[in-house]
Amino acid sequence: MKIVTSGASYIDIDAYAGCIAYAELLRLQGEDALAVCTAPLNESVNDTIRSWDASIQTAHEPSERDEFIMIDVSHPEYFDTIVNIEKVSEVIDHHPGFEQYWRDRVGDRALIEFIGAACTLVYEKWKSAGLLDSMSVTSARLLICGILDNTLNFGAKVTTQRDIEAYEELLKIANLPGDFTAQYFSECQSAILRDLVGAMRGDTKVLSFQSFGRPMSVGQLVVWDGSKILAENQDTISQTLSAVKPDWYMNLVVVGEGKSYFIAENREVQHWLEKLLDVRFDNNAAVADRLWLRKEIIKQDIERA
Ligand SMILES: [Mn+2]
Repeated sequence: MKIVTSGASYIDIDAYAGCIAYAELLRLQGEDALAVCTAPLNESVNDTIRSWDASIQTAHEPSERDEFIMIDVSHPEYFDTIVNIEKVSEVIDHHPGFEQYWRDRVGDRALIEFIGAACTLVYEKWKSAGLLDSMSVTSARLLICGILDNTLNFGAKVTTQRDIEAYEELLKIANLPGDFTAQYFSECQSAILRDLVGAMRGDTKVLSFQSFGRPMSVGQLVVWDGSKILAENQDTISQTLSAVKPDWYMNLVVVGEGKSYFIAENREVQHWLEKLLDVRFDNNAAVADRLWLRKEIIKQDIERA
């Protein structure tokens, strides 16, 4: 059995969709394949997506003949706990760092490229197999959501022309309403707001920037419309992040506006962000003219240091 799976701590829509759609492709090609993820799903797999008839299992009884195919993850420490690393036969991922490691182990069955979404790579597998006409509507929809989420509606700097092409071709299969993108991100935002503290804890990291003297807690939330969260939740954001470290900031990635909103209360942190990202704080909030991802801010810090 080919077990198509992903990471251990949580599964986002790029991993979830990639596993399901790739297992479907393998079955069409006559393989015995199954998508299995035992990790919890995060808010990017919203209730609408969970209601679709996707074929994925949350548990697996190991067998001698199992082979593992990894989607959206290539760092062996992050693999789903069901994975036996000696039996990994294929890796499809868009995170850098383990390209050579996997090339040495599985040769050209390692497809690791730094593009917007792992779902784009899975789409390209379907395309090169010549089987796009046979893709289920559900798989096309799932792959679209993975691409929208991981590229932040194509606003993230990691987005490539290949992600855009995959999205456009999948739209022809998916039969989705015209306002689907807003619907998708708005629904994810509602899930975040239902448990804001839980969502923040799930995506807060303690980072030591070279151009700032002390470690700070950095929150990041991806939403569609930022004004509501800012107006109603500044106290919750402040309390949750300052409980982790006294120096903190929140990056609210507002996909619907193509902008990041930064929230910080400490003047030292505000000055540091103003200098690093060319933004201006007013009332503990600053608006950037673009989307910033945490990893891009880390890169900016290293380049400017
Ligand atoms: Mn991904």
